[in-house]
Amino acid sequence: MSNIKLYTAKLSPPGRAVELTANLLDIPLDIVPIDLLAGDHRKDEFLKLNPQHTIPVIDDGGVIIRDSHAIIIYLAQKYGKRQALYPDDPITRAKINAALHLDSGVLFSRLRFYFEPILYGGSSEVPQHKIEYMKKGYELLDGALTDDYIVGNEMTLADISCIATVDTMDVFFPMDRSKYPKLVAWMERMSRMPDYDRLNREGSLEFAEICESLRLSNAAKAII
Ligand SMILES: N[C@@H](CCC(=O)N[C@@H](CS)C(=O)NCC(=O)O)C(=O)O
Repeated sequence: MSNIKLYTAKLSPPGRAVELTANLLDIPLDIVPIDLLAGDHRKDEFLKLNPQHTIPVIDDGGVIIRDSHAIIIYLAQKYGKRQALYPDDPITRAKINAALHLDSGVLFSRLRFYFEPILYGGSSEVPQHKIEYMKKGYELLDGALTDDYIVGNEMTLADISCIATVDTMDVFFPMDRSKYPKLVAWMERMSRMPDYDRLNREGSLEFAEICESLRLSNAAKAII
């Protein structure tokens, strides 16, 4: 059987959540790099896989799944050797699903509202209200952390999804460490995952660097 193909970019937080999950579950992936800045995601070939033109997307022997949250649930349910990542119990699952929606609908959305105009719209603005709105995400997650992990004392898909976004946000706009001790301790715990730097941190750093250099070059173009 051939490996699952993952269409992704190292820069993409949702893409990194999929890579972290597959790594934990020992699922080999064939990475198909998608260069967002070159517009690979708007080409016909990719649009056939995902008309919403977002990465990540997987192709598992012809089964196409898009959206990182759907993908990591699929991987855990279909191939999960580690039951604890998405336990088969409706209450725990509901709590994990709630955190996946928090990531998708709040944390990552607020991050993308900041970077998309820079990446795709030629903007050089650093709108303070968007930054404040994004930082409010730290508060929301910190408030939800009552145990070692987002849902109880074992790592679940909720943690993997949120850490890919929160680590990126923290590189873009570092959080006030004294304000969010629970969040800082959770990030430290998550950073002990196998291959964390390679699969998550490096992408966060690279993304922030590229975004800032594009912002500056957009600003220079605006002056000319
Ligand atoms: N909810 C989606 C969000 C995916 C997403 O927005 N990915 C970004 C890259 S980080 C993307 O592909 N953007 C290109 C576009 O929206 O055209 C997921 O979790 O997979």
